Amino acid sequence: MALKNSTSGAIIRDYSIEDLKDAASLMRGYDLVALCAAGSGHAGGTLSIMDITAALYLKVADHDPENPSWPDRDRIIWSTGHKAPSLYLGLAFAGFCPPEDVALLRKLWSPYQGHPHWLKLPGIEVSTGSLGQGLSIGVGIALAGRLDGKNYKTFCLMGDGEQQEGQIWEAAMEAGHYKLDNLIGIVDCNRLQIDGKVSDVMNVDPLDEKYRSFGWEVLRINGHDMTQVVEALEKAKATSGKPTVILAETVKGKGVSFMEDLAGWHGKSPNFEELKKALGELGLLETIPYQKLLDMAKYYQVEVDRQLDAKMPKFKRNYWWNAAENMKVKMEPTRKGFGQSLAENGDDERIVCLGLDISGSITISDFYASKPERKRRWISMGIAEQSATSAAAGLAKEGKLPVLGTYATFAAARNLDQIRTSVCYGNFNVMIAGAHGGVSVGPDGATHQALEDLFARCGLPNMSVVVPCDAVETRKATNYLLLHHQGPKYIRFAREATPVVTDERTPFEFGHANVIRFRGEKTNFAEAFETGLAAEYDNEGEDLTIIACGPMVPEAMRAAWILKADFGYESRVVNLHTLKPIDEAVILLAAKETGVIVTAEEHQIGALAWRVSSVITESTQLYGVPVITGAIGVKDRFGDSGAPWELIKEFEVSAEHIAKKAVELMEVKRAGIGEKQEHLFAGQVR
Ligand SMILES: Cc1ncc(C[n+]2csc(CCOP(=O)(O)OP(=O)(O)O)c2C)c(N)n1
Repeated sequence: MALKNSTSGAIIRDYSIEDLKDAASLMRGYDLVALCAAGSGHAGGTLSIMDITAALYLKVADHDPENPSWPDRDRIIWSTGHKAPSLYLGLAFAGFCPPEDVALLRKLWSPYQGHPHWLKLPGIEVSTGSLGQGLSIGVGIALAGRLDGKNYKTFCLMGDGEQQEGQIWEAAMEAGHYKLDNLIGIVDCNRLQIDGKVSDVMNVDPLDEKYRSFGWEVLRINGHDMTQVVEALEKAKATSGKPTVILAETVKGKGVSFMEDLAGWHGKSPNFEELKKALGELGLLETIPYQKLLDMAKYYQVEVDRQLDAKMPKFKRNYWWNAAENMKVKMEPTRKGFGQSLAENGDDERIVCLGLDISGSITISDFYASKPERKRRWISMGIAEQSATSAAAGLAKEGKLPVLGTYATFAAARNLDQIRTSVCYGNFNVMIAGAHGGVSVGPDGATHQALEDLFARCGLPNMSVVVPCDAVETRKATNYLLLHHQGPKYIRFAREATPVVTDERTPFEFGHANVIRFRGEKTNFAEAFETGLAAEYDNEGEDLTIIACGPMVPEAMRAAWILKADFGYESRVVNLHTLKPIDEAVILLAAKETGVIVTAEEHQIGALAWRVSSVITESTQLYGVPVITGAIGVKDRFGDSGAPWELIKEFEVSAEHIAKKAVELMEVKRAGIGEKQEHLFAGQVR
């Protein structure tokens, strides 16, 4: 069994236990270099799983780097997708790609995405990143192997926190039921997850008994003892009549003293000093050309920057955020406002917050951070979005005000049917936070970039949807939704720091949009604009309207500045923070009064654009009125790893793209249709 030539059957290299230990150590070093070069990623789990990775890729699995899709190869599924760098290094050391290239981890257009994408790198078996799905894919692959009369084995790598996902147990049941002895699960039992100890967040033990009761053979080993690892893997391959799970006891951060057994190193990468210290501890300072690799990553980045810049629409000046001497803006993550509101309002005894193992990052833990007495109303649910959603419905049924949140994609898609049936159909007062929405979540890549969540949210009867534009508006929106709004509600915000463009005086009324007008350049960006409720706004005869929501509102404002400064166009910017119920009046007036509407959303085009279009097409008030429309948003593609602001450029959701589209539409308006419009609009008043 091993790395072999698929044509001749010859073993490419027969690794001894000592060789494997050396390889695992080197892989740890390359892993840390890649994480340092990326500036983000998961040190703890990639280190805990590295010995298993080396044993699997270099010794136990039958595969051939020269023939990655060899039909008889063993399949390896990396269900624990955030540990992608260890997978990449397993492939690299097996010869599928150069180990040096892994230093391009998490960079734009790189095959080494934040989470594995099988269409980007030969050798990756399936794309993962949403936890808990790999074992089910493994069941499918194992069943296919059986149907095809193949002898290959399917390995599935999982985390112990990941065991909290209910889907794992559906797959475990299926594998037991079908006695899939060609399926082998491996659990990296490092006892930690993001929010702390697995036993505290949501105990999964006794895993041995659980798997055994589902009809599995269970092997428990020390996941850092190479002999035990290899023996267990070989034994699992030879087991017949039932699937095998290997429960590998490991240490998170293994090999680096200051990372070992610390939850804080889950989603963290070493800085340069930490990297050198870690490589020193691993005895690799002289072995790994870390400076050369970091430089290589830097050069790659320079080229990315150059190509991105070449693609950006150009104007007379550089209008990018804080690039000029004036128009300075403060940046703050929108998610901060969510935590601030929970901290402020949390004394209300009805409020119950549900943790989904990403609590600090999305700020939901601010609910109890400085008020330990609220901890009794903090319910950790583990990584179990579906059950938590239905549990929230149960809490709401009994008069509580439940709040839950995680990455928007897991808070909106993973649990869609639970939201639909348990929450919306019952019209329960459940607040769901879709955090880290849009491409701007950055280097985690496509699996973590919710670009479709608002479609489903807006399509659900009874659901209200708010997408606030900055941290201040997020706080106000949360205040309202939490305590004053009855029924299911979804609030979506971003992870990256984005411009703060509102203040305490800026109105926020649920369901009622604001109009924002550029009044001339100022020292501070926000002061260059005047904002008021759309219902109180008097037509100023602007040339066009830009309707935006979320962090695209500041981009729309910047576009208004570009359009005025470079083209003399006056723009009516509409902050449509409430997507549902939609403020129809503001859209109809914009259509009638300006005749040109550009929508801007950090989402697949349509959550905002098609809702605005449907208001326009359904209104009898606009019969015969020509309206020129354009839409800015993601164009029917999945996301990518990259820095947040790079992705704003790559996915064409910047002010520059809005302004370019607006100019294009204005040319249409001015080319004649516009004159007719002006005639038509002349007789219409508010
Ligand atoms: C469905 C889903 N929910 C949430 C996340 C965010 N997330 C990434 S890693 C992680 C913790 C995983 O814990 P564990 O499986 O124990 O991995 P380890 O601690 O070994 O890194 C979470 C919650 C995700 N990727 N997928």
